[in-house]
Amino acid sequence: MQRLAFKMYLNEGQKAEYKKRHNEIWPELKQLLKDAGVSEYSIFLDEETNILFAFQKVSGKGGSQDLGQTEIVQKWWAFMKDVMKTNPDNSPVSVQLEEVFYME
Ligand code: RM4
Repeated sequence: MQRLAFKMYLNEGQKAEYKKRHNEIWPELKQLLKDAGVSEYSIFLDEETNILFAFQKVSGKGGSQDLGQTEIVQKWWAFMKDVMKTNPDNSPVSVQLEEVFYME
């Protein structure tokens, strides 16, 4: 099991909408993530910078951001693009972070 972390960028003033949409995450997306080996997936917001900090454990080859070839993730990213910074393909701009400390 590998630990992954990355940051994404929320658009100004979109915290409530972002939380609402994630509270109502599509069951099929949730199942896809689980089937892909993603677990303990949490996203935190730094309200000072609007940076979203995502953490997840992965048992497979990649994490949530490597599922862009699936139709469900493509639909989700298109759904979310109005509230966050995205690439031309609608994927959220994501920057992998280096783990600098871990305690069991
Ligand atoms: C995030 C972003 C990620 C996705 C999660 C569920 O806003 O779209 O790529 O894995 O939602």
